[in-house]
Amino acid sequence: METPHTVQEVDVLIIGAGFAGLHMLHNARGMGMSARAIEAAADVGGVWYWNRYPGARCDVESLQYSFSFSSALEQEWVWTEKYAAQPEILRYIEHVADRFDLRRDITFNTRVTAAIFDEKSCRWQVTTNAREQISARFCVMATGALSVTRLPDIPGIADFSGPIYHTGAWPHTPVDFAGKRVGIIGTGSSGIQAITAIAKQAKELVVFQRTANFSIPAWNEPLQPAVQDAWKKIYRDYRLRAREVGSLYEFSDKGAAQVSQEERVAEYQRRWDKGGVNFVHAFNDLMIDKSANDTIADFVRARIRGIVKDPQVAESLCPYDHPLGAKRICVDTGYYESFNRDNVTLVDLKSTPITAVEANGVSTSEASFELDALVCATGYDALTGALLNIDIRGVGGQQLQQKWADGPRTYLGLMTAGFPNMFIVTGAGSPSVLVNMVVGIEHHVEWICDCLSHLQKQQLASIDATLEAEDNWVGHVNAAADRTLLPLANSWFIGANIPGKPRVFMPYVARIGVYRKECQDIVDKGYEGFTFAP
Ligand code: FAD
Ligand code: N01
Repeated sequence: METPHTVQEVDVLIIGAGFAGLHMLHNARGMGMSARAIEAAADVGGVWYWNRYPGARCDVESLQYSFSFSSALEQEWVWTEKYAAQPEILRYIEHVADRFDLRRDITFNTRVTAAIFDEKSCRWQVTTNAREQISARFCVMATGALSVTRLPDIPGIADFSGPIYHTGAWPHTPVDFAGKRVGIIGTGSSGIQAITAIAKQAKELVVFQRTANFSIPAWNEPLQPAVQDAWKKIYRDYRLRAREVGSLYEFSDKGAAQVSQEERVAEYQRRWDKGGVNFVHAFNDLMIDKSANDTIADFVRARIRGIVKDPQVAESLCPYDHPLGAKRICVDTGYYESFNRDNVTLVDLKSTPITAVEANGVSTSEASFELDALVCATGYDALTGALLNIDIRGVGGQQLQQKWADGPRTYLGLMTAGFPNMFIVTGAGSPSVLVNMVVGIEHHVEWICDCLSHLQKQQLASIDATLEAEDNWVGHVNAAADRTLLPLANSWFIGANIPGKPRVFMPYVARIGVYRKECQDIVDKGYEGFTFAP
């Protein structure tokens, strides 16, 4: 092994410079600790740096999908759309980096390859692909739940002669689809956004759909200054509420069967007309009772049939294989309408699978499609991928890859036993991807910083989770998922999108407020389930 060029010592080493890494860096500095972040990308932004595909935007309203830690920041930033598009979100994150002067402690274009815990010094020895070594007391993994892209392993794909794009690694120079025949594989949130946008640019768009998905209209629109001003007047109140519920939806206290069929449909229609994820909160049992879920799924299937003119195409677009919301719900701006365009063709891979990718296109069991470019909206090795890409070794040289061979194991999603002083932001075992992620990130960063401050005050060298507490937490997370319909879908929540990945429901199905209280109770009981070294 070559010796590293340089060795630097810091209190806190942060991996990643998306929302999570930037917030952690800002707070660690605020505590007077020396901190540094390492980021594989050339600049800040995380997901919003990488996902430059046409149509990329958030599906939590911009006013809520933003940091709450600085009142000045939230007052000065002006959002232009109800759901901001990627360039605007990236500008916001860049503004955060500038405003708090964060870039000076971030090393870009550099990937962390290994993090080894040295028991003698009680420090993490972190190595990068630039052969730099950093010795850190604390390691914060802000590596992202959706940062490791996955290309489909379709035979022959490497032979395709045109460009192949992944939505999560989109080029920085404009991609011009005008006059081009484009194929797109994948109809998750990314595919649904990209299809809607590319359909308006390309000469032909062929959509290769393996599994139909539920999508709700966003009814995105310019954010009126009056709406924004009113919101900003009572931002604190909204933010406090968001700390309990994640996003400020209209939560119902009624079950779907408690109202008549007419009232139920009227409620679904009212929420459909308002748009967004609020739709899935129409009744309080939609995610726990299959017959309740069937009523909302039927409603959406009826809407699809109403929008899409060709009945056969409409039927192919109707999802039947999973309860609505068991895969992450998609939010769109004219997705189903795209299939009424003459230049868009839907290929249902369930009935006509891809048989080959050749230099000039894609063949299915029924037809051949000549294509100039291929877009893969095929998703991510979610939640665990970025961590397991790093050679992480804890006490006794235990490898994280080994420890998590049958699925991730964490305590509160924040730490994993045997890896002292290593914290994970929005990891498996926390509500993570199931809530407004900026709210989740802020909670984690605050919890970690409170913990660091506790260690400082008590003059403790390290914190670690106990195996017993971790086992109980994993059981608690599994039980929470099993009370819902979520494990019924072959989703990336459960690792189903990666062949060979252990089938374990990874995020913790709980309201952020419930989880927040659980985390706080543990702190109040003297960090129950954690051990400390003096
Ligand atoms: P990321 O933004 O993923 O940042 C992690 C960073 O770590 C990346 O830049 C990566 O390059 C870096 N990194 C990883 N491994 C290494 C390594 N070994 N060495 C160096 N650097 C490394 N969530 C919502 O709540 N609402 C939304 O509307 C929403 N929209 C989304 C839209 C898209 C297209 C996608 C993909 C996700 C969306 N999400 C949304 C989820 C999103 O993941 C979070 O909202 C949030 O941006 C995550 O921030 P993060 O900092 O935790 O991770
Ligand atoms: O990825 P996905 P994504 N052959 O895994 C298909 C967030 N996000 O990037 O379902 C054919 O959901 C796969 O098919 P199937 C959000 O959290 C948010 O779209 O496995 N098809 C599926 O259709 C989201 O959930 C926004 O049968 C193949 C698709 O590819 C998460 O990121 C926008 C295939 C992958 O869907 C991930 O979304 C974008 C193959 N070999 C992303 N392999 C917002 O709007 C895969 N597929 C906020």
